[in-house]
Amino acid sequence: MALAITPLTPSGFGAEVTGIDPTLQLDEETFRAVEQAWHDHAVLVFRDLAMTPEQQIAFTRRLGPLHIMVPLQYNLDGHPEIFVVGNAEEGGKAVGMRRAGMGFHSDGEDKAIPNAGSFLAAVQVPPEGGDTIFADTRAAWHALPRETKARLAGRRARFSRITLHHVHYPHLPALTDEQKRDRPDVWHPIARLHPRNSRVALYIGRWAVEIEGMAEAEGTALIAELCDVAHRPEFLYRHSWRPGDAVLWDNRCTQHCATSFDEERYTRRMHRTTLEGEAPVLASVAAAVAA
Ligand SMILES: O=C(O)CCC(=O)C(=O)O
Ligand SMILES: [Fe+2]
Repeated sequence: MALAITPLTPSGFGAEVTGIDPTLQLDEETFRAVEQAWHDHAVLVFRDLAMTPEQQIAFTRRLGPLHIMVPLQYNLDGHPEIFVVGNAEEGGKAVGMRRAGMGFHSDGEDKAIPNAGSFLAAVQVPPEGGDTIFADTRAAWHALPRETKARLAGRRARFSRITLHHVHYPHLPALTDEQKRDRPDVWHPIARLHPRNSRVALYIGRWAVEIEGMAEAEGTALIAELCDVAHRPEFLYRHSWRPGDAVLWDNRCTQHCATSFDEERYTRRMHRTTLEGEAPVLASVAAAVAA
């Protein structure tokens, strides 16, 4: 079967990859074609994979250096490169992080060096619920009125885990003083330039609390407005998982959001490998307004 890349939305945001080795041990030419498709479509869906953890790690590592999630609490035993998400338990103990990512965000947006990409593989999924929604933040930036682009160009937003941890993770223990020291607030450009293709994306998310140079209330209102634009239906792809699916996304130009499922009845277990990133680059005012 030949490799094929089929767009998942009319705009070309998201694409499905077919005709590929289900263990993702790809020859160089096929790998390069997949990598290019990832840069073009920002989200790539693979179905019917049969990867071992080692194969998932090896494939992701070809895209760039891997990021190990800390603390190591939810990383797979023997494979710290794999972060486990979901409500699966082993011997009465949670193996994954429950209710991770419910609320639109990009991975690592609350860190000085956010993650470039993430590759999430479905091991066990509920028969209903537990979809993941992806948002196209290049299209969102493009859709902003020119005056809004001009108002935001050159500015940064403050992302704060300290302010919002208890809001997004009410079921988890509060941050300790040490964790707060480890995760200080960070400022990132709102018009973010992609290092690979110089395209501009709206960089905002659920940890954003303030916009540089704006009064608090004005900033939070604008953040909410920007999020509304990013989450317009025409900018979304919603993925309903089957076991054997995996989705690769680019955190520099997308957001994603986990959705709920009946956690009393069903088990959902996902394995994520995560790419190390770079400090976000601010688009010039001219590039941001023109994008
Ligand atoms: O479980 C999901 O659907 C996504 C969770 C999430 O945000 C992530 O793995 O980065
Ligand atoms: Fe996430």
